[in-house]
Amino acid sequence: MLARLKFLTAGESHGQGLLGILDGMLAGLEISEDYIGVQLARRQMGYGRGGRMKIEKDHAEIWCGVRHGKTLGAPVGLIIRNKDWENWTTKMSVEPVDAQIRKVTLPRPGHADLAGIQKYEFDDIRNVLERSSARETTMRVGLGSVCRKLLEEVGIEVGSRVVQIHDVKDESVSDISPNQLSKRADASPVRCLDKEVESAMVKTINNAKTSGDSVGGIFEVIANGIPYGLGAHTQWDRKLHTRISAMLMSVNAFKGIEIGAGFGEAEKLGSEVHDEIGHDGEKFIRYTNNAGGIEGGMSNAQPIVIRMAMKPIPTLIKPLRSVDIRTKEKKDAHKERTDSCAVPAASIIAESMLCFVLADALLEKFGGDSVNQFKAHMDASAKY
Ligand code: EPS
Repeated sequence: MLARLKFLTAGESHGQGLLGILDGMLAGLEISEDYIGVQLARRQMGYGRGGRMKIEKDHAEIWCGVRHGKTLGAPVGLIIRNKDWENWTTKMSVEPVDAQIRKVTLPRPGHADLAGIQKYEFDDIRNVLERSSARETTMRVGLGSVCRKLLEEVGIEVGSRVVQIHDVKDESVSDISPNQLSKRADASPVRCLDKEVESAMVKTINNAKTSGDSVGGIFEVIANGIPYGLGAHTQWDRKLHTRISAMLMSVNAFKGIEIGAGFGEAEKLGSEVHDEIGHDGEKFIRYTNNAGGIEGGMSNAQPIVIRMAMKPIPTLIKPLRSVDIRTKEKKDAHKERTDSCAVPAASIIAESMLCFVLADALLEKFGGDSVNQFKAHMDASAKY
């Protein structure tokens, strides 16, 4: 789904840490561990997280691909060490161990457990859950912030806010820039804009937590400063919305995507949906943005607006019915430390995934090997 960039993550939730490689980034991009750290800290926030976020203080070490503060055009490698590793050295040892390690044998409905053990013929669900854990998303945010830095260089902002947790909705309309939006959202424990709704969201998370349950929600991700023509109408896999959907839907627990007015468009007339075109003497303008910034698979210089639905986290303190994979006895599902709500964190992960797609589509369209060349190409041909 990426045309010029490639990225890979590796690492188990309770292993030594996470590794990440971003290949295809330009040379000459200023980047620092502190810059990446800002986004990692945002992912760790949010009301409803469990005990793990109190243990970790995620920090990405830049391992390679950067010299004297600037990228070399070589693969950028990051390492994020798990602080929790010190509590798991035997259970997660790379070398064989003599100790008897209790196997996890009660698959959790909604998690990767059952399909994973069937697929790989494991007798211990830990072999699956360690990698299927959302811990992996830490590295996506790490690498995604390198892409965010490139976007910043050319005036593109990516931000987000939570609009729904469980059945509590924030219906406030916002037309502020993505950076301002994120600033306001980051000041709220649930990343929503409306203070009254915020209290109701906190309450619904508390209720879920007290009853050993979990809640999901919906958040909005916005990018502005986008030129015309990212993506292409000419082939299915070059369409910008194809690429955005694939990348965003790859995140743990994300179950639905809406672009612009999305599902709401289905019940409206064409004349109510499509964004009429005007001209202000200098450039084309649009009176509305129901298309969410994408028409015909290409960016149309309007803000890109996406909403994602996240399901409630499947690890439950009051577990659902399951079956022991060894004995086939009816039992309650496995309990593991968990979050009652991770929607605020998920919105930051979604921002990062959008950063990958937009940086990639910009590099595809404008090309170059260094930031200077890339900017010169944009200055020469980008239309807004
Ligand atoms: C997460 C780390 C995990 C979980 C959570 C997300 O750490 P631990 O398993 O040690 O508590 O808190 O992941 C899940 C709940 C899940 O089901 O995958 C993180 O770093 O975001």
